[in-house]
Amino acid sequence: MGILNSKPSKLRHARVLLLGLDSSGKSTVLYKLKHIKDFTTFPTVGFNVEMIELERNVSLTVWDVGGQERMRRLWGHYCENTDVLVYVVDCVDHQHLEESRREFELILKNEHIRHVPVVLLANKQDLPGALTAEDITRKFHMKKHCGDRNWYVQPCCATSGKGLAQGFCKVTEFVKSRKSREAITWDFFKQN
Ligand code: G3D
Ligand code: MG
Repeated sequence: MGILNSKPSKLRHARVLLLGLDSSGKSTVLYKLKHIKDFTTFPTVGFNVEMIELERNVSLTVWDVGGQERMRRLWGHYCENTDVLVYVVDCVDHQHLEESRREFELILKNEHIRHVPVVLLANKQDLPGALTAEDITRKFHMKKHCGDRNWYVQPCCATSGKGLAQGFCKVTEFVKSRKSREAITWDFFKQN
């Protein structure tokens, strides 16, 4: 029989900022991830925050900040110490798509999240007329605006939960690579 001598790997904590226009599905995403079954979402006044652990040793504190116009002016205040930005898009709300794209571009310019990885959730894929993840990638100019960071676009349906596991797997993957890079840099400074 072999002997396994593995050190318990370090717990990584990460702060995830969940943004998007109001009604895009942010709170539904959050409660679905938390496996809270009987939830009814109300327009989020202020923010909701939940701790979730989808993978052993990686715990995510997810901040779901209200997306109404007056709340969007405050998004910038939640950016500090963010490890991953998750941006939710309502793929059937064609009327507000341009507004969503504008807000997305604006938040990407925030100095605290300049190189922070982005996962874009192309939500409401269950509804007829939903734009695909490819359409959203193109319309949000992901290659141009996120060329300097890790990014990923995940189609999903927050009400059924379809696609959320994959989207948040990507979040954890980005967290791990970011945290290992930080650890290497930290070790380098300690040694020099
Ligand atoms: P927000 O937190 O971004 O403001 P919510 O958005 O999570 O409150 O969701 C707004 C509405 O969209 C809710 O419906 C919610 O059930 C619905 N919704 C969220 N995700 C999906 C999805 O993937 N598919 C469909 N069909 N609906 C979704 P109500 O009716 O409660 O306003
Ligand atoms: Mg909400």
